[in-house]
Amino acid sequence: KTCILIGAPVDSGKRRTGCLMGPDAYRTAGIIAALSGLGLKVEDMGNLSPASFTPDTNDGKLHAPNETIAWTHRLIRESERAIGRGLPIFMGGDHSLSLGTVVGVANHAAAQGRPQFVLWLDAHSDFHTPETTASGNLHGTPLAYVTGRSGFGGFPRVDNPVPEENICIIGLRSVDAEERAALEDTNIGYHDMREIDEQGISRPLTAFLERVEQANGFLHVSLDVDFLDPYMAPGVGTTVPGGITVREGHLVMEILHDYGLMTSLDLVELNPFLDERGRTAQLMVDLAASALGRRVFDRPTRAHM
Ligand code: DIR
Ligand code: MN
Ligand code: MN
Ligand code: MN
Repeated sequence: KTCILIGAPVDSGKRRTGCLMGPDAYRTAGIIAALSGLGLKVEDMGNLSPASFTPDTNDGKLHAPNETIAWTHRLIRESERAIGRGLPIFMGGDHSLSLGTVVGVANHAAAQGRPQFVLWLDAHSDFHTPETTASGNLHGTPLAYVTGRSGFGGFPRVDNPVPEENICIIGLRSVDAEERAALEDTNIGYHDMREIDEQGISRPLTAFLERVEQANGFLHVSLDVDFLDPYMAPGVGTTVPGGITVREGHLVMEILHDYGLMTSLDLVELNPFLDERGRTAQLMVDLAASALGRRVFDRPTRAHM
């Protein structure tokens, strides 16, 4: 299968800028060589731009809704296309890009008569709607959007909402009061850091992957940099201490590869402006390589950066 790299320099989903540099940081960190070194075909589609939009004013509660809506239109189209030809890897860009990527792949799954599943690897649940968000930052809303919650007036219609029970969130340690109340009312599976500390990360993951396999589902994986502990992954605007270790992160990816079910991947929230000498970009590239078959004992030796 061909890996289709799609640069999505979305930077409108929150106020702190810098995620627009993400796609080029992944290229600089060697994502193409890492994946082709695994024997995979790799196509780099370059960087996308949003559909045209009316410049945002700063008067509303929401930050940059027009720009994010324009990106959503573009990304729905591009992900519908790409998933028909290979395994799209969306190089973000902030997490608002998933409003588009998930809806696009879910449309494709529906057209094939197969269910869409989503694995959300994040410190946050991203289950706000434009009505409940306290920050006004749309990167906190993609899971609410793709499950078809109301409150997204002006956004593209979600034709094939992802069923709540097909979603699994792992890594939670920062959930706002309103999204928590909403989340607890759903059938979304969510696993916080305490559960991972006590039970290990493989348990909720394999239970979920077994369900994807039984259902012959498509599996979209959305990897937010802040899933990882900031000690090893400082290049993100919303660090939360007490996160996933390097090995836990790789284990998730290695298990994903063992099951062979992943059909699309987002790499989101990398902010190279906040990174230390590219180490977060490098770690994200290494995690992507693990998800696509690099084994724990054949990680490359690297000269000191
Ligand atoms: C916060 C941050 N819950 C918000 N969300 C982030 O703005 O709604 N998600 N960083 O990954
Ligand atoms: Mn997120
Ligand atoms: Mn997050
Ligand atoms: Mn099985």
